[in-house]
Amino acid sequence: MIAKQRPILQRSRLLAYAADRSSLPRKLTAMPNDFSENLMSLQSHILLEEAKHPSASGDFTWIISGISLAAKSIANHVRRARLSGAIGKFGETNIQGEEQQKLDVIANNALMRCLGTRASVAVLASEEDDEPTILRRGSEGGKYCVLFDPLDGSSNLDTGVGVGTIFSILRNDPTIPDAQTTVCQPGSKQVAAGYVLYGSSTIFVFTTGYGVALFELDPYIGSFLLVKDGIRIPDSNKTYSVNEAYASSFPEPYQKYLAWAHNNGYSSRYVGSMVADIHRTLLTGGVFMYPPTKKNPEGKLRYLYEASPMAFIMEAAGGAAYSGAIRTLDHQPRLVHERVPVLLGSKSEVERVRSFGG
Ligand code: AHM
Ligand code: MG
Repeated sequence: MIAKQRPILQRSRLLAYAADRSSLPRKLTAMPNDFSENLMSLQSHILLEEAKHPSASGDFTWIISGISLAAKSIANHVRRARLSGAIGKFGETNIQGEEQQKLDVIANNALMRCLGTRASVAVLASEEDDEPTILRRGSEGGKYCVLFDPLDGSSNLDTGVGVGTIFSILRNDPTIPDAQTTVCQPGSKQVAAGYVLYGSSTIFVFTTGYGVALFELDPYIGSFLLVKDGIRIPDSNKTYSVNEAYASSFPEPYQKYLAWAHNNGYSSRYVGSMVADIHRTLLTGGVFMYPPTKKNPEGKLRYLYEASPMAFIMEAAGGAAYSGAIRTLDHQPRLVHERVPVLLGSKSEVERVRSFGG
């Protein structure tokens, strides 16, 4: 017996659905994830942004698509890490004396392979490589430098904790001959920055300095879909995120802030994976800190591919970011793998920490 078919919707009715959500059947309007708002891919979002700048050439879109392709590949490796035997140490240390995990190397290769072929990339600099790699000179079309930490927090992988990729995009100055000087730019000169969180879902957060957008990977269609644009960090929240075990070696102002917070009803949240800690701080407010310690007198986090892009995102979301006495984005780095102290998050909470002299 042939089942009775539903009538095909008329085009005019479909258009009405798109224009006016109130005309959607009740069942659909009740859906928590309204598809009429969500179906914007990362690619379309960047193309739309680019269309606002008539002189844009499309080069930038190609770079973001390279990063998003690498992120999908890394997400897949992270998800299957135990099954494919990718958990554990690679057996070598990087330039910073840190033991590389197998997945650090896999993630680094994914980004190198996805970005290396993009015609406008001049220089790639990675936490895992000693020196930045010059791919093509300015005269060969190299317009941008891409800096990244391929898999931040990778020492947490064995325990299934969220890890992430952090990236920063700078303009290439063709008059500077060496790659190190080219990438050593203050964070305020970033063209774009973002991170990917490989957690309970894969999240892509991105800004060009004007508004922060959040995408989530739909693994069934293989696309990052826009979940929220114009993210603003809450102006305050009684939560701090810091490795408090090192508190006795923090500079005094941080110790005073923590003592004050203990007496004022604060909560502590610390994963020990920067992308996860900062993502939570961005969405719920509060402050994230990695101050100087006895072991790391300059702080632990690297300026160019950790502190600087995260500060760019925080400021674009209405937050604040400091490295010592100065705004993180005003710091002038001298070395590719330079470390700085990090204090960032909700504006009023960052100011509170600073009011103790930090
Ligand atoms: P990594 O780039 O080698 O993974 O190190 C950076 C990580 C950050 O994700 C995190 O904020 C920090 O190190 C945690 O350090 P600690 O264990 O000292 O608290
Ligand atoms: Mg890192």
